[in-house]
Amino acid sequence: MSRTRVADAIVERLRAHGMERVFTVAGESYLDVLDALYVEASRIQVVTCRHEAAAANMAEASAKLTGRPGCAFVTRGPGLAHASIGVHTAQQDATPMLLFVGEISREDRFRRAFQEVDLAQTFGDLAKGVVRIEVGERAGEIVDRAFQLATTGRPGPVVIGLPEDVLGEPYESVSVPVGGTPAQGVSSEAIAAIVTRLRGAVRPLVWLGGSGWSVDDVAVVQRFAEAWQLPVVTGFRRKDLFANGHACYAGELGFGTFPALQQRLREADLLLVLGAPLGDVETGGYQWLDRGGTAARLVHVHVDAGTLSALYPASLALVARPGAVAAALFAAAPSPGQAAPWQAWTRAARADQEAFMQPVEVSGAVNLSLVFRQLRERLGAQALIANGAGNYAAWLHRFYAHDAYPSQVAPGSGAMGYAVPAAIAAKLCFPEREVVGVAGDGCFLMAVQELATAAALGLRLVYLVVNNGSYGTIRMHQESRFPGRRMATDLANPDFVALGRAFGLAAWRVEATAEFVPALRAARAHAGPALIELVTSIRDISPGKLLPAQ
Ligand SMILES: Cc1ncc(C[n+]2csc(CCOP(=O)(O)OP(=O)(O)O)c2C)c(N)n1
Ligand SMILES: [Mg+2]
Repeated sequence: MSRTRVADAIVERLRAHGMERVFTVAGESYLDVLDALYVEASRIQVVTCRHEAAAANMAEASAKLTGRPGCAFVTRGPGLAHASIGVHTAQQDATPMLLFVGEISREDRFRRAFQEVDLAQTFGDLAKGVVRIEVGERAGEIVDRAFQLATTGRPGPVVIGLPEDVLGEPYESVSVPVGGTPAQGVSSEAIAAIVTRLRGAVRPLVWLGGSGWSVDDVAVVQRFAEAWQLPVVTGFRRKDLFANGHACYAGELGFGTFPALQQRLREADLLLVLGAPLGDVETGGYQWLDRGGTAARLVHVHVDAGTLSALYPASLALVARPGAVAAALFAAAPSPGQAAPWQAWTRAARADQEAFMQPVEVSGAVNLSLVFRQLRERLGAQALIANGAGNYAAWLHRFYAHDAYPSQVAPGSGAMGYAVPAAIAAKLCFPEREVVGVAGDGCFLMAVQELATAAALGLRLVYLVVNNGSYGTIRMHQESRFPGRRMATDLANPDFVALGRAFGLAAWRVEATAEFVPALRAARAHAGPALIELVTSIRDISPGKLLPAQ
């Protein structure tokens, strides 16, 4: 037993839970924690961010990529308000995350003290849980509880309030082990029931999604699909859960899902859903599946009982890790060489997906379908690609093939401003991998200040900024609902190349498709962060769709 501060106990628990890095914007409300981090600086990296939204997004992106919780520290009032977007994304995407918030002193509560915010009320809906260290001697227990809450069931963000006055209090530290991951068995009866359903199917479809996948899980799912020759689709922004170049891969469910795949979803007589929550975006706003007609053909596997049958009743629902189920189904696979009865169905699904990935014609000088295909060819499968929200992402997701896990980090929440911080987090988590952050002109400027963070850390990564001079997504919706009446979507942009250079990045502008590969070559060769602006035409609003000339 040794005497330390509450702040030291918090940092000690971070280490005990294997945290190697925290993302921060400093605040006077948690000076003791900063000092405790100073003591542990050789073991926990403290990333100094320029905006709390970015700190929270980096923590969320880290967790998404590694499967381990991401941690951010911010101050009360303004700091937590900024950070809330990362909490929202973690909640939407079921990402385990801890947001530590330095708070006002306990004695000043309910006085409308400077920057006072009630965390429980504010994050009541945004976060999975809110806890507070009210009693100094329980600090270790509370941090452990926050980790447990963030990582179990449906994972999510937990906010931990740190009253300023508690952090410097003495703390009797005792050595407490971290609890093991709860074991989840898969019963042989449950597997037998799924096998029976598979054997009886004519048009089966495997649907992968959600969080909590490991590299091994993804590998075993591929072996399972191969052995059974099943067509596989992935959920919104989870394209890297299955090798996109594989003969079983049939496409992504989300915005821009091609009509043939929507139809396939309706026609499938067995939907084997592994980890996907069957949410709004990946069901076409709950339109592609109807509640009544889906149950009989739905087999749903998810780690969280509360997710199963929540939106779509399933005739067979199983609380289990999808990877464990896939492993058991692989073991029960038909003998090799035996053609599956649904072989033609699988081939047709694959052919549709291959056709969908073919480049399209555009009206402008930069063709994003070719750019993203060339990007993939040059980078290879191991690169990590980050993006935020905007129509540029529709081009990226359609024409960039993910063939390794993890290789994608994106917000299912559709939050703009994600790509710049997420790319930084990706590079910190996987320093040996190449990282590319892709953003629209709108999305990019919502987090541009983090170029300073990338430059300060000397990170070797490349940003692609798709400049169409518009909040293009919204413009597209405007043109379809109120043709010719555009409002609040034209953007007056800075010179992105000059902007990048001002932050210390190497930067290039690409105004024709042929200029992209040379610019990419130069950017990848640069020994620090680099930026490529892609000047596109707003008329090429989405793949295969042209806005009228005005
Ligand atoms: C934080 C946030 N604010 C607003 C929106 C609404 N929104 C969705 S896409 C979009 C425009 C994105 O613009 P840009 O990054 O330039 O991409 P583009 O659609 O032009 O390719 C907006 C404003 C959002 N999703 N997130
Ligand atoms: Mg734009």
